[in-house]
Amino acid sequence: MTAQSGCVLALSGGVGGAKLSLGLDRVLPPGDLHVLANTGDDFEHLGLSISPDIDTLLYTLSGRSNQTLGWGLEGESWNTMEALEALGGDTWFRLGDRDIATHLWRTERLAGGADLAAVTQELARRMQINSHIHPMSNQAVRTTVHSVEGHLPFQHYFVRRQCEPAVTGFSFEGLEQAQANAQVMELLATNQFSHIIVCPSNPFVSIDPILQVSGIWHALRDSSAAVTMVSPIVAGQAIKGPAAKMMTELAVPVTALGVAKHYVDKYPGLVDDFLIDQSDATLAPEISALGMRAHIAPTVMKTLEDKIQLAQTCLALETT
Ligand code: FO1
Repeated sequence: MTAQSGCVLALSGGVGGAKLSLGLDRVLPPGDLHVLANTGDDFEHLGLSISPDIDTLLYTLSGRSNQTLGWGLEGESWNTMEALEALGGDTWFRLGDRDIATHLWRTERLAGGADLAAVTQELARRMQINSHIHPMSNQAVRTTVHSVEGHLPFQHYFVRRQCEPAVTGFSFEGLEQAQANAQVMELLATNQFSHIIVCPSNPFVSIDPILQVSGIWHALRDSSAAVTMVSPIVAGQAIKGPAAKMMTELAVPVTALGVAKHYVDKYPGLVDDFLIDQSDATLAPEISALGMRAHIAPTVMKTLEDKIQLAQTCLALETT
């Protein structure tokens, strides 16, 4: 079967995924990009419904992300956190004054009965984003990090403990009740995507939660579009975040090959094309031997031009 349209689906976690999504957003015709976002990092905090990866996508695609922090809004102020601290409140998870407006808005709309997909769509529209951002599920799926210190809710591990405890595994609470995003499943079932791109996001806590939602990875595998994955590990290091530290602790080789093996073992037949950085070129034969096409290109995204270039590389792959 051939795809009927030129729509593109990207799977994304936080910063790395948002960077490639921005490149795709800028090169594709308006409205052709659909991003399926991880919501395993979501949590309820200070009475607010927080969706960090969705918000990183919203702020990045609307050109307002905080480049220094890597999360939140640019030009942010912190008066609320300072006032909360003075009251002795919980400030380990820092919410900027303007960022709080997003959480207030989301929390109120969810409390009023709207689902997360609709709320996210409205937020994107109000932020003048042409691309479509979809939560992986409307139901709560919460990543739990298994560590040498016991089980930790994701943000407690990531922010409160600064990824310090060595990890032993992960679980995703709520998967049994979670239904895959209906709009993306419908687009997949009707072969509306010409390309499916797994962004260079953390395999364990950004992409696995998405692929574990019932039906998603089989629908991706069975779609007519090739699935291209961009390695989040370059020259033995994660560009950002704890992926490399996690791999070491899980005794997985910290290489693009280690990432490729993770996906082949867990999701056989899912990945058609695996894109590695030019600095990892020597790994290409072993990656090909796993049954995927290995491609070599510059994958480190520092500037907008890098993001656009990587987007173009991904989009060109399946036609070559
Ligand atoms: N990351 C931090 O390291 N410290 C924070 O205080 C923090 C606050 C925060 C608030 C809103 C938001 O959307 C994201 C926030 N993040 C913070 C980032 C977030 O914890 C992670 O980037 C993602 O969950 C991982 O993708």
